Amino acid sequence: MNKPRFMTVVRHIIEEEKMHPEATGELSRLLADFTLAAKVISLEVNKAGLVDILGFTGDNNVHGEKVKKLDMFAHDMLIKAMDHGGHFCVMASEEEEDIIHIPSPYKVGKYVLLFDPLDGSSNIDVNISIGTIFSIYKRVSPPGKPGTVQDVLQQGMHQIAAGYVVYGSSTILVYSTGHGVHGFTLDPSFGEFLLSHQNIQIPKKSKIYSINEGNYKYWHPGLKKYIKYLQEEDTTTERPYSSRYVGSMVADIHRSLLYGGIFMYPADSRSPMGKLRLMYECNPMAYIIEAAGGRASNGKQRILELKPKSLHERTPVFIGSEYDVKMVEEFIAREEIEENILIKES
Ligand code: AHM
Ligand code: MG
Repeated sequence: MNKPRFMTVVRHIIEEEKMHPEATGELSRLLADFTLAAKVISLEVNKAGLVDILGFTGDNNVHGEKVKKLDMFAHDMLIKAMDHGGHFCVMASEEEEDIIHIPSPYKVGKYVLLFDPLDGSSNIDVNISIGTIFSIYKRVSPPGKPGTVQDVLQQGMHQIAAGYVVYGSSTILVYSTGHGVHGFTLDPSFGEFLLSHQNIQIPKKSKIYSINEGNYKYWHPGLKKYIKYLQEEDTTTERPYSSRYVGSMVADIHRSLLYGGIFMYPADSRSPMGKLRLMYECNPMAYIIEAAGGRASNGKQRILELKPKSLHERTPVFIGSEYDVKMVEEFIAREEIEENILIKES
C-alpha cells in the first residue's frame, strides 16, 4: 500500500484510534503531548554542540552515574509536557529514584507513563545517536486517586503503547499501540513528524549482531559459543555475520528493526543482571520488536512476561529478528544442559 502523503504522527494516531470503537481519543491526545516533548528535545539535542549545555551537572543520578545537563533537560521536558493533560496518574523516569506524582492542581487520569528521557547519554559529547524511550500502561489502582508503585510495576505484556525517538542523522519517532509499528521522520523546517516507515516488519532472520564484545571474557559459555558460531563461514546460513554496535540501545535497536539484527546486553560474571533496565528500556523495546514480528527474551524467558519487583531493576536482553534470538536461546540452554550433565557426572 502506498504511504499517505503528509500523514503527520498526530493524524496517524487519531486514525488508528478510530479503528477501535471503544477508544475515547485520550491515547491520541497523550501521544500528541509526547510528540511535542520529542520535538523540543530533538531541537536541544541538535543544539548541544553549539550551546553551553554539554558537560556534567555535577549531580549523580539514582544509579550513582554522572548526569549530563541534556539528560535532565529531557527528563524535565517530558514531565512538563505530560503532567497537566489529566491523562496520567503516575510517571517514572530513569533519572528519578521514586515514582513521579502528578502535581496539584492537575487532574489524575487512568494512564501510567514510564520513560528513559535520553538513553545512550555517554554518546552526547561525540555526536552519536541517542534516544528517548517511553512505555504506557493503564492504571491498576482505583481511579481518581494518585497512582501507586503497583501501577508502575506491571508486566510488559500489559503495555498499551510504547515507542522511542532516535536523534540521529534525522529525528525519527517509532511507536506502536499493538497494531503495527510505524515510523515518522521529523521535518525540521516545519516541525512535524511525517510518516516515513509504515507498518514496519523486522526481517525474520538477520546477518548482523550487536553486542559489547569487550565483555567477552565475562560472558556465559553458551553466549561465547554463539558469537563464535556467528563468526564462522557458512553460506547457507549467511555466516559470518557483520558486527555493529553503536552503544546507544535506541540506535542499535532501530537499525535491527529496519535491517534485521540481534541486539544483546547479556548478564555476565561482573553484572549478573546485565546493564539495561527492564521497565523503561527493555519492556518498551520488546513491545515494539514483538509488534513488528520479532522476539525479545532474557535468554530464557520472554521479556514481556517478566514480573517486575522494582522500578529500576535490570535484565539481560536478547532482542531482534526471531530466528537469531531463538538461536542464542538454544546456545545458552544447550550449554546449561551440558554443564548440568558434567556436574552430575563429577
Ligand atoms: P544509559 O541509560 O546510562 O544511557 O545506558 C544505557 C546504554 C544503552 O543505550 C546502551 O545499549 C548501553 O548503555 C551501552 O553500554 P556499554 O557501554 O556497557 O556497552
Ligand atoms: Mg538508559
